[in-house]
Parts: sequence; structure tokens; C-alpha cells
Amino acid sequence: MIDRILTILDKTVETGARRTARTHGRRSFLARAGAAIVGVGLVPILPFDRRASAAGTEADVCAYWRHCALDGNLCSESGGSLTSCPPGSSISAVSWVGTCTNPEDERAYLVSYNDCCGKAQVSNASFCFTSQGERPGYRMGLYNDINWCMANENTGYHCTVSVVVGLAE
Ligand code: ABN
Repeated sequence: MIDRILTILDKTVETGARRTARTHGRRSFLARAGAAIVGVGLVPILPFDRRASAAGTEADVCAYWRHCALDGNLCSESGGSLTSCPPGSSISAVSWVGTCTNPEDERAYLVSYNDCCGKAQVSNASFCFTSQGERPGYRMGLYNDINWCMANENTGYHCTVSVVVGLAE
């Protein structure tokens, strides 16, 4: 019984292989296989929109151009936005100003980094430490690692917003 099944299977596979060999020449097979291999190899470099898969990573959100000189938590992840403080917090009276290049027009802009004050920090908000242009603490005015809520009534730090002030030129 098993011998008969194996014989039938052999015959079926053999017939199929012979038919394939008759209808598809070796060259066309090699050409198709080559194209398939090259095609599969190209997939990773095709210009797919990868933003969705990368969205949400801290490195990704901190790489946004307006965040180039930021040292703080993103307010957009705790109820605020890029430019507004979350409800229950208030904007700092003083701030750090950085210079960032907008990749869309390649121009330099002044960006004011204001802290939002008077509310506890949110532990899962992205913390960005890009601080482009920052200098060590002894260069006062160029140092960014400061709680800008210091001049507010409630000095508790919550997050930082990135407000474009204007062109740097
Ligand atoms: N400007 C953000 C911040 C707050 C507290 C301490 C360091 C930096």
C-alpha cells in the first residue's frame, strides 16, 4: 500500500518536473531567479515612508529641528503642545534661546525654550538633551542645564516648549 502511494507520488512529481522543464527553459529560469534575488535585495533601500514605524522613539522626536537646543521634557507628551504649556502649569518668565536650522528652507531660526512650571514632571514624557550650541556652566548665558522656572512663583519644573521667535539672520 505504502509502496503504491510512493510510486504514485514519484510519478506525479516526475511528471510535474518534466512539464516545468519543457515549458520553462533554464535561461528564463535563471533570469527570473536573478531578478527576484535583486528585487528582494532592493526592498530595504526603497524610499518607503518609515515615519510610522519610527514614530514615538525618543531619538526621533528629539531630532525634530526645533528641538535642536532643548534640554527638557516634551510638553506635547503631557497635555501641552510644541508651543503651549499643559493645563495646570505656567510658562517660565525667563528662557534659553537656541539657534536651529529649519531643513525645509535651510534658514536659521531663534527658538525660545521656555520651561512650564508648577506641576510635577511626567515620568514617561520624552526627555530631550540636544543642547546644540550649549557651552559649559562657566559661560553663563550659554549654559542650558538650568531650571528656567526659577523666576516664577512656583519654581517646580514640568516640561519645556520650543517657540520660534524669528529668523536668526
Ligand atoms: N530647562 C530644563 C531643566 C529643568 C531643570 C533642570 C535642568 C534643566
